[in-house]
Amino acid sequence: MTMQCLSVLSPLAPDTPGVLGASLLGPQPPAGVPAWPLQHLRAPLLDAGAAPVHEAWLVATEPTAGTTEGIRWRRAGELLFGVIELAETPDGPGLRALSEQAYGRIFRLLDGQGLPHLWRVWNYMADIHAQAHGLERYRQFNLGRADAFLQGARSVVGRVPAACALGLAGGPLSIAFLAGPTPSVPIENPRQVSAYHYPAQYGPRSPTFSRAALVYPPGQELLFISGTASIVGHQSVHLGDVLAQTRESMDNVASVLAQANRRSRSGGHALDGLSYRVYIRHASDAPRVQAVMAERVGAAPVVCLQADICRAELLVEVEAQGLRPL
Ligand code: 3EB
Repeated sequence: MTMQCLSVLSPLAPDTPGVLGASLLGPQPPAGVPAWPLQHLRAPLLDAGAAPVHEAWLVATEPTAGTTEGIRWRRAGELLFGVIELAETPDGPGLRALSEQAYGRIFRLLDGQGLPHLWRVWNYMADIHAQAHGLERYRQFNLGRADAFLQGARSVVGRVPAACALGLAGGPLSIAFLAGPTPSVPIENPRQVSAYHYPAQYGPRSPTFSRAALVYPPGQELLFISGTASIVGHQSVHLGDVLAQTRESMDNVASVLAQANRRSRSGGHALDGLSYRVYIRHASDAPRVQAVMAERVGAAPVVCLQADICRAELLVEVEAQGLRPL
């Protein structure tokens, strides 16, 4: 079973074979309901003239599919991709409880499938900075996520998945994930305090993610670099300066990449061999961010989206992934 990530402009034909799951970036409605789990980020695309971007995980054999506790998932061999979207309603549970429920369902699914290891998680929510019960909603999310990890008998430090968590203008709590049969190799960044050890000033429960993860689909090495921002130690730096924040974020990406390459079994990943998703708080900053990205990653694919990074002072966040044969 080989697996490759293919980034293509849509339309991704609805009868494309071997799609494990996909994400659709861009504000337009998807053309019909796809047969595979799809995470649709209804966020403005900031690349000049950009058409909606479909990023599909393709596998060599046709996957099996299911819907379990509201999670749409597909499985091929021992790889599983799923999407859960939970709407928030006025009299429903708050974001903390909803996040705990979502992750609780994911862990039950993975345990039931015998694929307990969460490799990469993509988290999106509305109004990430709004206050709820005296606590910022991102911090509510962190409470619910960490509680679910503990409930699901998962560690909240050390071997935790690579992830991102962004705010969008609206929509449900949306969580996509890739899971497999083997533990990931978590990678931390010596320039940054591990997020799971952030001090309490950033919220009552630290975020549950690793700075990067190496994971091993059969015959391949997949590197996921988590959402990476202008944070040194545990502090946000270069307040109000989007150019400097982008450079610092890329210094962090380069640093975590170097750490990952120390553990790599594929000969190592290059900065210009990864594909990037960049979240930009203010659409008008896109040209400046794109200029820094071009300087740092050359012709590597970069998709820029408008989104809210989880600390109000952060203007940009970069994530990346790369796949190499073993
Ligand atoms: C940071 O370094 C920036 O809560 O899952 C990046 C990646 C961030 C993942 C998460 C948050 C998350 O703290 C924010």
